[in-house]
This record gives sequence, structure tokens and C-alpha cells, in this order.
Amino acid sequence: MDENLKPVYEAILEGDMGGAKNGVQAALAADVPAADLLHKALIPAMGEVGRLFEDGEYFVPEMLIAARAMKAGLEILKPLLVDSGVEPVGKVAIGTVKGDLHDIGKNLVAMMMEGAGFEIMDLGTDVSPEKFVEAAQNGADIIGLSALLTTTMPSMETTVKAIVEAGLRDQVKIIIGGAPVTVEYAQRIGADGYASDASQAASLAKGFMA
Ligand code: B1M
Repeated sequence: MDENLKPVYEAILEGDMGGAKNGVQAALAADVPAADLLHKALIPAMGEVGRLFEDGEYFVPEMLIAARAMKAGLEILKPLLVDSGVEPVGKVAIGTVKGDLHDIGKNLVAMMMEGAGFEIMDLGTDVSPEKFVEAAQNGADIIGLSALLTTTMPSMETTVKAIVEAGLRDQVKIIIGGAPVTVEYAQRIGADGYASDASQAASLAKGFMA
């Protein structure tokens, strides 16, 4: 791994928020592109945290502090990844579905969509189907649903159904994503699209508005 990326990767694994911030700043000062920091240090570090959790070497507190360190790094990268400043191409309401508290991936998708020119209504985490319906009523063009747990994926289907029942299905496009989600699942629950990562989600959203 690049010597500028390694301290960031390690700081996230150790849950060292200050180290992550300093590492990101130092790497940027050494002309490492923000996208490289994201894809070659921050995201792989969280992947490794997940592996360590699965192997029983990390527990929830370690996951939490690693997530906090990653978020601190992301905050610094955000202005560099989001370079919008033009008329919004559309409105996206995005949230992590009911019962699910994971928000790093969702935040990243929101960030990339903002960078692609969308206005973002960030509904947060543990978002009920009713809240998504409300967002559709309030003019969202696209509804983005994120889920990281196999146990919360069914909330995606419930949300799609709630939007149908509210008579709003023709007014919005629904995009879903998150580690356990698949394109087949998206088709099965009647979503309009699935994206495996944040930049794919932004391209998909742009395609819907074209
Ligand atoms: Co949790 N957790 N967690 N966790 N956690 C996972 C998801 C897990 C896979 C870990 C593991 O076992 N290997 C596992 C789920 C197993 C499963 O369901 N199959 C798990 C578990 C079990 C749990 C708890 C149940 C643990 C417990 O309490 N015993 C608990 C549940 C809490 C709840 O939500 N109710 C829990 C809690 C937590 C923390 C709070 C400690 C923390 C979250 C902090 C936070 O988000 N603020 C946490 C973390 C950090 C993780 C891991 C380690 C990292 C997730 C992450 O941020 N990844 C994760 C393991 C892993 O994923 N490898 C794990 C980085 C992020 C950039 O990637 O979120 O995948 P990701 O997002 C990607 C794509 O998925 C996609 O684009 C993003 C960027 O490219 N994407 C979309 C995401 N949303 C999208 C939406 C779209 C399109 C694309 O369209 C709208």
C-alpha cells in the first residue's frame, strides 16, 4: 500500500480519529487524490474491520470507533469529492431503512449524488416507510434506500409497498443498495434500480433524470 495511504488505513483500523484526520490531511498535502484516499484506504479499512468482526477479533465497540474515524476522514474529503455548484438536476431523498443504523455507505452515496448535481434530502438512519412516503409527497424525484443487514432488507420491500399504496409509485424512481442487496432483490421487490457503490448510484440517478 502507498506510504501516504497506510497511516489512514491503520488509523481507521485502530479507531484513531485524530490519526485518520491527520493522515488524510498529510496525504492530500502530498497530492494524493481524494478518490484514491476513499477507494484505496477508507473503504478497504472498513472492509477489513468487517472481516475482523466476522472472525471474532473485533466487537461492536471496535466497529463503532473505526466508523467514527472513517467519518472524520470523510468529512475532510467531502468538499473535494462534492464539486457541484450548479442548478440541481433533481431531488433525492435518501435514508437507511427501518431498524438499520449503518450510515457510512448511505452518506457516501448522498455525497456522490450531491457531487452529480442533485439536491439531497438526507432522512438519516432507521427511517420508517412513512417517512419515505412523506419525502415522495414533498417532491423527491428519487428515493434512495440503503440497508446493511440481511434482517433489515425486508424494510426495503415494505417501503416500496408503502409508496405504491400511497399512490406515488409513478412519481418517483426507487434506487436501492447496500452490502447484502442484489440486483435480483431489487427486481423482486419492484425497485427501479440497484447500485453496488456510490458512484454507480449517482450515475443511475443521473440516468433516471435524463
Ligand atoms: Co455493523 N454489520 N452491525 N456496524 N457493520 C456489518 C454490516 C456486518 C456485515 C459485519 C459482519 O458481520 N461482517 C454485519 C451484518 C451481517 C448481515 O446482516 N449479514 C453487521 C452486524 C451484524 C451489526 C450488528 C447487528 C452488530 C451487533 O450489534 N451485534 C449491529 C446492527 C445495528 C443496527 O443497524 N441496528 C451493527 C452495528 C454497527 C456499528 C453501529 C457498530 C457500525 C456502524 C456505524 C455507522 O454506520 N455509523 C457498524 C459497522 C461500521 C459495520 C461494518 C464493519 C462496516 C460498514 C461500512 O460502513 N462499510 C460492516 C462490515 C462490512 O460492511 N464489511 C458491518 C463502508 C461503507 C462505505 O460501505 O456501507 O457497504 P457500505 O456502502 C457501500 C455500498 O454498499 C453501497 O455504496 C456504498 C459506498 O460504495 N451502498 C449503496 C450503500 N447504500 C447504498 C444505497 C444505494 C446504492 C448503493 O442506493 C440508494
